[in-house]
Amino acid sequence: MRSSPTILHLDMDAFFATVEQASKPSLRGKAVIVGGLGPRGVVATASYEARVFGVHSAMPMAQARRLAPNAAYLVPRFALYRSISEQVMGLLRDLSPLVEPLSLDEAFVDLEAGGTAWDERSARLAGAKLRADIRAVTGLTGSVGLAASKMLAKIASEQAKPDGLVLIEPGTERALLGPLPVRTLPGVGPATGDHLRRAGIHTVDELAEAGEDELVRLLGKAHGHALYAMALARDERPVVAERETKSVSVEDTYDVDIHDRVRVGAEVQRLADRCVRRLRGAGLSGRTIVLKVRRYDFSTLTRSETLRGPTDDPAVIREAAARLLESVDTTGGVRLLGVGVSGLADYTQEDLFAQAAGVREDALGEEPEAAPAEERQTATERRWPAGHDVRHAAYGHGWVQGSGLGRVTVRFETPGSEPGRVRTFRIDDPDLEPAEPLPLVARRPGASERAEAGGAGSAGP
Ligand code: TTP
Ligand code: MG
Ligand code: MG
Repeated sequence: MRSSPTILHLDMDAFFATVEQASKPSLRGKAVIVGGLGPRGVVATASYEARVFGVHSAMPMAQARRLAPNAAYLVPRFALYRSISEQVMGLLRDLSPLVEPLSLDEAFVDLEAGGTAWDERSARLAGAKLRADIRAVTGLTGSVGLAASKMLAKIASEQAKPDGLVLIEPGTERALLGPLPVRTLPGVGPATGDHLRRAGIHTVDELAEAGEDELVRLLGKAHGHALYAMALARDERPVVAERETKSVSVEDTYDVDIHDRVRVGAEVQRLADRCVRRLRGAGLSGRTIVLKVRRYDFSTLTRSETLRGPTDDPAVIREAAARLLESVDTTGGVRLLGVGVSGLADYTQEDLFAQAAGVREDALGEEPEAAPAEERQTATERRWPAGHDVRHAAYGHGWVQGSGLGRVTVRFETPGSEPGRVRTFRIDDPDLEPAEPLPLVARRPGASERAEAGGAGSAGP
């Protein structure tokens, strides 16, 4: 392990919710909940003001409404979040060529490789400057962790939240890790966490005390060995800009074509388990599950499904593979089967979207059209999803605060304005039309024309 805390981990604070607050002045300092608003909807994230009421990611929206009835409830705007993510990643790439994004709002940066920092002092300065730059460019706050390894940098940024910076001094790692729950360590997802708990292992200290042999016995060779090293704060994983491993997959060719549908299903389950073992062995998890089928006539097809977050849970991967198999015609016989996982990450996020079988992107309701019929909305009403931007011929730019009963309520404000006023219109008012999001931070004079024209898609660095 390196001797200086020059690995940086950045994670944006309540990312989707903070973007919405930056874009809507009246919501700053308020409880904001972003997610699917339909009956099966789930919370994507909650602002820190809303977390006080116990609302958190992956909670059913109905429960959130009970806990925080007065919060603002908004539908996610992925294109906007993606464009802001690109701005943030651009700032990270100014620090080093070695930037490893983990999700839209999160990345590792090797500051030493970029010549940006070489000791504690320079690392702390780089981290503080990054936070200031992110605020200046995007108007948002992000938390920074600095340490001598990826594992500890990520733990540090978690401790820094919200809107902070924590640096873990080399030499203090083990004392800091010891009392933390095992789930803190990378590669310990819900399944592994349960398994360890049943063996009486709750904290990192208890993991270290259990010893390597016991962990190998409990979790298998690769996983047990890797986890023991992590428990001793030994983490040599480098920050990698481009992941060399793009996917992990296993496949089998059969001497005799398989005709029996039940047998095909059983083979797919077996391959899914084998794929998970390989995934865990490499300390990885992934978001996209791929099924490959070669039929008797050598026609080969692949089917894939992308989950909300990375997983290494055998039950989740088995279920996804089984679902994919349902859409494949295997009459005539199967010559080869394969199961793979791509979209890899180092960490298993406890992502309940991924855990809950069948509840995928659609639960977030990105497309208002996806709203189930039970909502009893007319086609016209669905043009006004809560939180989306609109423009009125007379009143200018605003956002939809709510709609129903043939009316839509709009708050007229922009990222740079004072909190604005609310007006109500008929949903078919010809003066009202959907609009692109405005940039969150006003551009410097001279760039203003671009800023005026710039929507989510064109908001460049
Ligand atoms: P996170 O970084 O996990 O959470 P966060 O940024 O909202 O809050 P924190 O300050 O604790 O980092 O996730 C980033 C975004 O990803 C989040 O704003 C919304 C989305 N997301 C989901 O859609 N579903 C989930 O289950 C999680 C965890 C996140
Ligand atoms: Mg975050
Ligand atoms: Mg994150």
